[in-house]
Amino acid sequence: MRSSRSVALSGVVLVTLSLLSCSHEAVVSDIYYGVSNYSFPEDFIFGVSTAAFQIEGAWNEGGKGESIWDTYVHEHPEYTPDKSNGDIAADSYHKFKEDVQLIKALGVKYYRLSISWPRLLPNGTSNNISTDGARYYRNLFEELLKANITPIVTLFHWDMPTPFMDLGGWNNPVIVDYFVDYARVAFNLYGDIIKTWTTINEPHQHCYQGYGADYFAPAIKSHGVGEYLCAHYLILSHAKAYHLYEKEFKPHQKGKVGITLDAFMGIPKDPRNFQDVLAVRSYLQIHFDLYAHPIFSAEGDYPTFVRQRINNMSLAQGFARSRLPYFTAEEVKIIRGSSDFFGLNHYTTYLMSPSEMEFSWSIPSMDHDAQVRMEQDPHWEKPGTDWLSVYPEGFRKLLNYVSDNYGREIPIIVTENGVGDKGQLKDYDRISYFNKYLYQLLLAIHEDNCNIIGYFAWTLMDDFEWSDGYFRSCLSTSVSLEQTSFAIAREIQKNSNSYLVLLH
Ligand code: BGP
Repeated sequence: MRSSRSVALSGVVLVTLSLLSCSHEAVVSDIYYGVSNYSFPEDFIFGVSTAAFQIEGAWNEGGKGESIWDTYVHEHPEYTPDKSNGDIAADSYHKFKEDVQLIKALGVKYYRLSISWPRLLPNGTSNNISTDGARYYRNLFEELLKANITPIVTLFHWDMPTPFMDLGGWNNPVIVDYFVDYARVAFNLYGDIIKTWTTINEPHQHCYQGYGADYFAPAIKSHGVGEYLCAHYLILSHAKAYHLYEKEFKPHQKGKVGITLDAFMGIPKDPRNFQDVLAVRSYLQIHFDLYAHPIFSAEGDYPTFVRQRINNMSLAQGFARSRLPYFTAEEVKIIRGSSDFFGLNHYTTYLMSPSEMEFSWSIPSMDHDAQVRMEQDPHWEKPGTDWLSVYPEGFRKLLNYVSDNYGREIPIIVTENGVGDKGQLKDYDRISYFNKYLYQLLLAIHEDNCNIIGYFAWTLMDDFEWSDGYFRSCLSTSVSLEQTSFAIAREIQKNSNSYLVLLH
């Protein structure tokens, strides 16, 4: 899945968001989808998201160390279709004040961004803190606060310091302590002004694409083994960082710490076919609950279904033990309940049915363990990337899935939602996407009683979209492709201002 990735949000959609956030009385005005009478709660959090590697650039400035993404795309320029890298990206390292002005102009009051671990700790370890790196984030956070924008900070959005990768990255248990050391540095440096932290962004995408497959750095391609080890130590790292904060920082800093998980929603290909219903369950349990259950369920640990399925598969495949590692009883305890909110990223939905084997799977692999065939209805709109079809009802179903399985007490913050494009500057499809998805979110709040407290659009600006690079198929020819991201991102921002008019 996600064979091609490119999601960006230009100004026009943020106009939609800002209209919504400016007035809590505002209703979702959906020019394509009808109008809702529901409004957002008064204190609802509206924001925009980015990630350090995707926008900062300045890959070797200010003493920054290399991240796995620097190393990988430098060594394999053919990895992205436009042979690009994150060296300059949107140049936010130098232009962060402009970014703050952009956010301010949009009228949203929250900004979700991440710290680059190797910018702060060039070798990854806490014995060497970069003064320039530390100053950069301090200046950025202060600039945001001056503009009355609250930063929500992610510690790990996929850019692991390369020296740790040389030790096996998340597959090596020693990473847990090093991650906690990094978290301590960040809490110490910024905890006076940062009150909401997320430890890790989308562990599932990171482990599945980067450790199981080779679609993302570090491109290990250890199907069926690597992604479970990665998941295991990521979950543990998250929980230990959470408890560090609880114990040493929360009493005086009084902030919150959570994690962001991602999910595609599934619906049965044929709703009358019970096997298809079971396929959806299998998919969600293996790809989503694997992460959510240990942290958010009352009993903790991996879901029983997942444990049994992977144990049985491993046994049948002749492995000496389960490919899914075990948490100790003590670990189960510290992981359970280790999140003050449920960060959720969602983009699209798939039709699901059972399958024993598909052409693109390996044995073993997470896909083979789940045994689910995924496809999208050709009638669903597909405005940009080929993996992302518009099925807004899936968003409401997912919000209900989280609420039904993990309770309505835990507040949900949608930390990413959005749609890519083909480079077109007219953002009708994107406006439509946002309106439809926000409408479903309103239904989930008002009709289903889901406890959703915030929504962040992906993304503030065009950025380095991982293995898609800066690929845009029909960019304005006035922008030289040579200049890739930076020029494009800011050019598009300018162009999309014209749609402001259109929305009024
Ligand atoms: C999420 C990541 C983001 C961003 C987004 C858009 O999975 O957390 O960093 O990349 O997806 O993805 P894509 O470019 O594949 O559309």
